Amino acid sequence: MDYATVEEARDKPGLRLALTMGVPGPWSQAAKYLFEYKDIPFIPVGQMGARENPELFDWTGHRNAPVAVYNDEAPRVGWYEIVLLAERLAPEPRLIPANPSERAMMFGLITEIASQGGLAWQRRLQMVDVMYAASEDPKVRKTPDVLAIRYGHNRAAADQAEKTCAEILTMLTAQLEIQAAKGSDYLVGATFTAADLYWACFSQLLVPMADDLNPMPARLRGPYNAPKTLTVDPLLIAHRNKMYERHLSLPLEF
Ligand SMILES: N[C@@H](CCC(=O)N[C@@H](CS)C(=O)NCC(=O)O)C(=O)O
Repeated sequence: MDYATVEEARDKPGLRLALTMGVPGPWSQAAKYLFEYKDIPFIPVGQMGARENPELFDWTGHRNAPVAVYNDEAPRVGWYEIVLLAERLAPEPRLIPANPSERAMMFGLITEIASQGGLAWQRRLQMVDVMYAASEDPKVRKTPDVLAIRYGHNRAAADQAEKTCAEILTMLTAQLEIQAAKGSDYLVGATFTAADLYWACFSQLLVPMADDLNPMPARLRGPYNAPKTLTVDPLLIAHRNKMYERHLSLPLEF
């Protein structure tokens, strides 16, 4: 990915998207695919994970990613408002179901995957533990130190993470089974939606794809892989592989 600096991007018109550089951060990956899927042009702007990013903060008021800035509108940071922006800028091909109960289901599923306290949030708490266990070197521990403070890591929070992850994974597997019984390959309704896109990207935080498809730094493979005690049903992985093959570009770019 060819990233612009904040200085190069901030005064440009159109969509600017700050994305975490060099790692397949799932919130950034999902935001990137939303706009790619809809053929909405954007300028990718580099954010450095777990760093201060003072220029990004000065521009948007945020240090993490993704941040979507469209023309002179207020910066958008939450996945929900970024999904709505993509749908507004290019209503077709749609990623949000027209049917309200399907829509509610879709947003509920992404909440479980990507919101505060959800699957990826819990996985990040576990990841901080793995990073701490890997080294006593204060320089290496700077990254988990920053993530721990930003995302509320403490012993009690990390200790309950596996249970919450397991519950959410069980729910997602059951949803795929319900859908399969209705003859659908998708998490909601009969077509590809943002829920499928978010699950595909966030599955990389449990079972990252092989290096040829997800060329992530080797040091991150350990932290990105789910602990052996956490079962990820093969149905969930087959689903994400299908979503990438049908609807999303491979290999991953970050
Ligand atoms: N604001 C996003 C979540 C963004 C987020 O958690 N970003 C993380 C992804 S790991 C990040 O940038 N972490 C590295 C950092 O804090 O620099 C949302 O609610 O959708």
